[in-house]
Amino acid sequence: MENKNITFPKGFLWGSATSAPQTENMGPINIGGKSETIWENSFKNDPDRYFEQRFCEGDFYNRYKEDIKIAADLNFNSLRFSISWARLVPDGINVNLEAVEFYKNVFNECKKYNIKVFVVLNHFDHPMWVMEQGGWENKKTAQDFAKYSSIAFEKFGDLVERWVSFNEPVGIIEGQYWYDVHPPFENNFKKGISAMLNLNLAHALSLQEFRKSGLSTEFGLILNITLAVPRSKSESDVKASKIADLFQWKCFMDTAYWGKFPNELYDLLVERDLWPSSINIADYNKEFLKEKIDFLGVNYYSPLRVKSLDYEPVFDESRSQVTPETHFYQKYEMPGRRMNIYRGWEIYPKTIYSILMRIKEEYENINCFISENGMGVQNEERFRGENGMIQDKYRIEFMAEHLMWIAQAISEGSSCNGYHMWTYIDNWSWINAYKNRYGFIELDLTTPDNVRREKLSASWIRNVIKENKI
Ligand code: BGP
Repeated sequence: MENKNITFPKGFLWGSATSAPQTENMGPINIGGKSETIWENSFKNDPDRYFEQRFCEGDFYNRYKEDIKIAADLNFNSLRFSISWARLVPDGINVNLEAVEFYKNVFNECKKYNIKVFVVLNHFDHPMWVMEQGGWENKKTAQDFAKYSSIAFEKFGDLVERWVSFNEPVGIIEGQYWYDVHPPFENNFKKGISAMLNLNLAHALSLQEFRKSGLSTEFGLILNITLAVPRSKSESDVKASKIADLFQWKCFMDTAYWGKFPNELYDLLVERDLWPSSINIADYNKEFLKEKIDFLGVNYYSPLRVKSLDYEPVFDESRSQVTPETHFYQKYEMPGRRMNIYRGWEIYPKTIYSILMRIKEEYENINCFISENGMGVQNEERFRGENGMIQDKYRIEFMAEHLMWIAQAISEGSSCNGYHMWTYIDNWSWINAYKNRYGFIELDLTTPDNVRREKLSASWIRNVIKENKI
């Protein structure tokens, strides 16, 4: 691609994504009337799962003013938060007034700086009482989620520009049921499929509540669209990539966008005896909405390269040990690929362009934005310069390359209207805890008051946003 100055459209949304469980002080002591979440419960029972046995040490709950000022200083015009369900409705019935006050304060603080507020209702966490009733495997959880959504719309509707039901619902299924990385750390394929249907339903019911609320703002969904790239053009590799797309993207995108669970995925699962007997697809399809989301958020870090299986998969009697990556396709390591070795993710910026073009071609160019993109690096202190600042040139390069491809897609008609980085201040990363750091701002956990310090990338992004160009 040609290397030149590129200007972004007027009103382009610049900012960052954050989430409640990764930044608020969720700690062992539940401040502000919050009830226990699946993460706190899991850490309490099994701290060894977590890198260096560390839980979230974020202090956003008390220092939101300072952190929002940092966002404003970076010239952000938008910022994404998630609401903690366990904080807003701790027991599923009563609204926690302290939580209402806290989130109102946070959103009003953003208004002071003309920062648009985007809110996700669920970012990988839910209260323990939800887990105790079967989590996303239980259809009732979808109804409870709709109730919680309507409370959020009523309390914060006038302060939020964009609402999102879920961040990466596929991540919930993979993490909780297939690949053993989120509590309850299960390996049970069919449970994951039940959860997939109930998450889709929860999204639809939440959207219905949103429309009922009469709010004139927008409602969308955030998906991690890795885009399955086949190793070769061979029929078997291309077929494997189509199946990977069904599991990774279309199971939520098509259901939310076209109002129907994809037939190809249903047929594939029934054929292999992998469909949960309690789920009647016709009943669910009736409940999905024909009404489309207003926008799509695209989280992109790395492409999903796949090849067909080079062995015959064995399906155990109960079908519990099945996963997409062992029974339907295999990951493919492209020779010479560029890697983020700390996270184990390939770096391939052009895929962000391909994703945006596919959204344009296959989903009527729905209004979309890049809702996460970023680079987590371990031991960043070794890049500290003489002035004490971490010289994260790799992060600047990473962003610049992705932004160039986004600009290319926009020049070819993509509706992409924003770019949010994951994330602006270093934060806690689930079972990886504080291993990899993503921020423009260093969070120094070795200091008693968690000092925030700018990295080199902070001045870079500040300038890019100011000029609206790279
Ligand atoms: C996304 C999540 C974020 C964030 C990010 C980076 O999938 O939405 O919450 O964590 O990935 O990944 P990680 O923190 O696992 O390194």
